[in-house]
This record gives sequence, C-alpha cells and structure tokens, in this order.
Amino acid sequence: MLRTVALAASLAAVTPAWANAEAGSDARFNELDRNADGFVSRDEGRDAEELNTRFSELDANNDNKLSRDEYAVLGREAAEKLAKERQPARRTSAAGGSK
Ligand SMILES: [Ca+2]
Ligand SMILES: [Ca+2]
Repeated sequence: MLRTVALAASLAAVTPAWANAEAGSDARFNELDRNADGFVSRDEGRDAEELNTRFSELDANNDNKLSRDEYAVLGREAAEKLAKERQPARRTSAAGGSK
C-alpha cells in the first residue's frame, strides 16, 4: 500500500523538470508574450513555429489570443508524446508487415 503512494509521489515530482523554454512551457509563454499582458496575440505568435499552424486550434475561446492555459496545452501534448516515446514499443511476433 505504502509503495503505491511513494510511486505516485515520485512521478509527480518528476514532471516539471523538463520545463525550460520549450514549446508549451511557461518560460516560452513569457518569451512570446512580448507586451506581458498575459496573452500571446496572433502577432506575437507569428514567429513561434509551434503556433504557426495551430493558433486557431489552441485558441479555445476564439478571442484571437492565447491565454497561458490555452498555450499550456502544447506543453501537455509534448509531455505526453515524450512519455509515449519513452515507453518501449510493443512488439508483436508478426513483424515485417508492410504498409
Ligand atoms: Ca501579449
Ligand atoms: Ca483565447
């Protein structure tokens, strides 16, 4: 029982370590929000590669700017992707299927 709790705690502690100036991170948001109004406008996001094609999609409330929360979705995605990549790919014995 105690073991489960300890495992959950250690997992939670690991999460924020990757956050630097990567796409979706808080630091990156601050970088993009040049006028520091708490939103990344379309103009501010123009140079951001990660926002080029996804601005409208991320702008959940359609006010043409991304709040910290809306932008953070990118970070969550990146974290999930990373987690998936770290998991060993499941191999079936029937390898060699062509696509
Ligand atoms: Ca701004
Ligand atoms: Ca918005």
